[in-house]
Amino acid sequence: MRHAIHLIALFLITFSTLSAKTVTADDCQPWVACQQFSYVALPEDGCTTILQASSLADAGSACGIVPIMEVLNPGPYTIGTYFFTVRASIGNQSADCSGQVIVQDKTAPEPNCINQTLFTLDPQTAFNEAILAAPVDNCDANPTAFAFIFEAVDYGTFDHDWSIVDESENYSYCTSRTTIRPIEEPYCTPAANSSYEYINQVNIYGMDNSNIFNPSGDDNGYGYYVNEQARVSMGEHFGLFAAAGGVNTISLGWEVFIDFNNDGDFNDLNERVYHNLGSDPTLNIDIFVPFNLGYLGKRRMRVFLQYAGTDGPCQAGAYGYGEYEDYIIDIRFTTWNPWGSQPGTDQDIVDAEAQNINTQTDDTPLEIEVNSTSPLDAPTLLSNRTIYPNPARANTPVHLQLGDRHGISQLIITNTLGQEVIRVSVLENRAHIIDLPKDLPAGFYVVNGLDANQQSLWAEQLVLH
Ligand SMILES: [Ca+2]
Ligand SMILES: [Ca+2]
Ligand SMILES: [Ca+2]
Ligand SMILES: [Ca+2]
Repeated sequence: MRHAIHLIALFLITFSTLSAKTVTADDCQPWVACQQFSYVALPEDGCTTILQASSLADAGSACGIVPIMEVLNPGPYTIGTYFFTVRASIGNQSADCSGQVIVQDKTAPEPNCINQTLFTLDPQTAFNEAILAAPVDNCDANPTAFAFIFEAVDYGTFDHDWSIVDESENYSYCTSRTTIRPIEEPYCTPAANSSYEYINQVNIYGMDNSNIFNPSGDDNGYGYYVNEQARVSMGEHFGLFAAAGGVNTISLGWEVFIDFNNDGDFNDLNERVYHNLGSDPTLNIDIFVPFNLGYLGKRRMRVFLQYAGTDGPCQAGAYGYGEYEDYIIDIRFTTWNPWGSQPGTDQDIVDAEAQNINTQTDDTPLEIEVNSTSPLDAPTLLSNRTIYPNPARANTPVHLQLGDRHGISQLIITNTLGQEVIRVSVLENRAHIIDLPKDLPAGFYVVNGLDANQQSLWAEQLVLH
């Protein structure tokens, strides 16, 4: 019995030894299968790669042991197509396979757009300088950069959208903001710190859809948007909306200035058109443009958001935090019309006729009379002048009756866009007949009397239907 136990024990030992031998690496034949074509992307920070077997082939063995895989010709490789061989090994048993690998650059360039301010007397030159972006790519030493949206070249702040592409046609995009300012700027250059609050958006609602919608974001204290222009009407209101960005909504002051008299400052009568210190992160107001012929033309407007103050157009106050933005409003003659709708459209005429307004429809020449006994100052002339008939029919001669020139040397008629449609000289104190262009569309026009220096002495609206 004891002997039998010894035999069993010996058998078990022998069996276990034999069993261990059947699963040694040397007895387990691996297999390996290469992918016919493989794609490998270069790293983002380099232009060469070492081929990794795990991405090129699969391998295994019948006995379950995972083979060790290696690429016999691992590189380094750059962009291109290569043959490779993968070897799978278990102990001294091995198997090989081969395939093709295509190494690709899949990394787009880093755009590296530039935000800058240039001071120059030549906006065109400044623009050419401003387009310099310095993209960096993992492979392409000189990736191609081009702006695919160009804006008008002028003084102001312009965003340029850029597309940058490397040799493998990987694209990236960015926006550079360039402010081009003249060397000699007539207005004080304000200073403010936009770290905590800034003007994030300004909308100005001009006439004839000449609106400004400017999501300016953080301009580092001063946004120079004099290239953004809206036409507004003398003697009327226009809408202004602005919104703050940043973290502070505790104490916010808003101010708006317009240099109505165009003398390079915002300090004259009525030139601070709005101010309020509160906590409202938005501004939504109507601004009145006084009826003053001296205000006609393009005028600088400055919007100012300040922390805990309303300290004027040039320098943020005690705390120095906030942002300024400058715009242009182009002040035109009033577009007031008797029907209360927006001017200048055919629909206005249709509406007027639908309301059975008593408009003259015969071909009687239009007469504009200036009272020869009135003083020469413009307001009096405006109040005494009569235009008849008005509205008048288009394609009829216009008679301008001037009993006295009152210093007027030219008459011009402009459309609501301010575009001149006709100009005549006034040389004598007699009736002047103007043949309006035959194709002059129905709508609203302004008759304007100019003196020898092209200053407006009076103006009146003319309606053609
Ligand atoms: Ca690349
Ligand atoms: Ca801004
Ligand atoms: Ca002024
Ligand atoms: Ca002044």
